[in-house]
Amino acid sequence: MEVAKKTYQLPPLKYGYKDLAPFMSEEQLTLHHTKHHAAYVAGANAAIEKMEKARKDNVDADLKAIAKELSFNVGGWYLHKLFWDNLAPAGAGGSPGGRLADELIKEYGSIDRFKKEFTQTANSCEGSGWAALTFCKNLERPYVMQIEKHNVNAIPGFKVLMVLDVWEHAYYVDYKNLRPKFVEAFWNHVNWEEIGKRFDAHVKG
Ligand code: MN3
Repeated sequence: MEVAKKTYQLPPLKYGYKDLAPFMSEEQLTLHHTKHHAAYVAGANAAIEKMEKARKDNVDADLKAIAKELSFNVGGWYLHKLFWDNLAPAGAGGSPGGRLADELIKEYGSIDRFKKEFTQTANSCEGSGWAALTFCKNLERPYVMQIEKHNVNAIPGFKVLMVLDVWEHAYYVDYKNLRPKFVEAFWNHVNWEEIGKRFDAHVKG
């Protein structure tokens, strides 16, 4: 008997579509989650299906193209999942604490300096991409990464703790071309509790 294999699914949000306004309006968040994020879920599953079909038909698949498609779409699925969960309604996400706060202060000198560098990373991302707070276990140091598209310039093995989507589709409904306004408003919606949990699980693991 053939066992059904798992496929990618669109994860539900942990808050309502209206709950991040005015940082993200209901229209903006609904579009982003149900259209854009859903498209990466479909894209990832479609790439896997192409490989499976080629195997079933015993023909060669265009693996170079499929590998690229898979990387882009799985990256999109994963980063959006992290993104929704590292956001919270205004005032609900607490402030950085515990060892994560200690590590940020040790590296950047202050939380404000960290926020400044993360903001600059997000604002300077060319075209479509992400700013990501990551942690390198080898050096035991946090590191802000700029990910192009969903997968380019990402460093394997660095744990992604917090992300900010700066693709135009993330903010254009509410902010038009004013990305820095969107990035500034992000700081009122950071779910530090969730990010702290990701960090603790990573350093203990
Ligand atoms: Mn997006």
